Amino acid sequence: MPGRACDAACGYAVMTRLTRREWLGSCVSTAISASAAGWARDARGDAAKRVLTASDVHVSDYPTVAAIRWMGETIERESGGKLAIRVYPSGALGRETDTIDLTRFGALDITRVNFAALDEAFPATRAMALPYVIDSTEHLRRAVDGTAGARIRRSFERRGLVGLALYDSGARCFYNRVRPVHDPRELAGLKIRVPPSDIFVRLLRAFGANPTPLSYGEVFSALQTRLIDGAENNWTTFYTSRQFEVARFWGQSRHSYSPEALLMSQRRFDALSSNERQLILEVAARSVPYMRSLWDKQEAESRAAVEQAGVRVSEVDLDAFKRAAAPVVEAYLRDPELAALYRDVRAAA
Ligand code: GTR
Repeated sequence: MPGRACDAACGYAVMTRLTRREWLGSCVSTAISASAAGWARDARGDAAKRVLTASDVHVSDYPTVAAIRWMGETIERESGGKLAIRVYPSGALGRETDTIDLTRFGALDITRVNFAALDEAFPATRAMALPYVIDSTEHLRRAVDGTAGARIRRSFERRGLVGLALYDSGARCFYNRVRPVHDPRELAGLKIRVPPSDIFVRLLRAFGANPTPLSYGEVFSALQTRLIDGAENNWTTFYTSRQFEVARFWGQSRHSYSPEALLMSQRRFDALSSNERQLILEVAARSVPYMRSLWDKQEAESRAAVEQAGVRVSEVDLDAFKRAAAPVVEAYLRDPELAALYRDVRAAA
């Protein structure tokens, strides 16, 4: 996938020259004008067409972005051209944490983010992001398709969001530029980037590493400039972000399968007709198997490409990782509501 580094970075390159407040302000106005343009067309009469605006931090052909694009095309066809989606990839509309707020307040119609960016505001998501709660992609899919997935999706409604779909994100593993890692003790002292999530911060502390929360778009240059020694993510992200060019050691820790959420603004959803709402929900459900087929292919291709590029992949002592992570899980499970949901997720193992 040539040219991806630039694609991935361009939404954030601007940020180095702007303060965070200026950056967020510009995202808000881009999102609002993108959304407003779509909705304004509706007022013109016969040629009415609503174009919903969607955001994703990944590059244009990443499986999540491709799934949203597929949804947009399907919705446009099945609504007779009245409703469509325009997706802005590569973080052009902002960081995940920012787009969640923009969507809640109705400045953005749809955002696709990882559970790791949701776990503070939506604690039910923790049940699928906690370390070692999920054993495999098959397990994740069963949990997402079952009662636990349905309950987590409903929990988004409490704070202004509609959970349209939950997508795969593969196994997150550690990688770094310093040394091979087989055991959590080998992470000790390394500065490891984590997403903005307490779960991940606590987990890295439990492993003796120095967790460094950064937004996704900042990771590649932080690795390059040695601000961090490593990070953790799935094969597809490791490859498409080109982080593998800098971090040459990958350890198969599989510590989290924290899934992806496709979320719509409740306000914007409520402003649609009931037929349109129904269509969006149905097509979102149909986008899940579509995304999964793209995911399986892309994950395998990404791993092969990374290995071919010479990244050293090592198996790890999984029991040692699970033992070191256990106190973090126990601390979260003191919350009885979360513990019940966690048991539901484990029952799908
Ligand atoms: C990826 C996920 C992104 C983003 C990223 C991160 O796996 O698909 O949405 O959350 O991880 O670590 O920031």
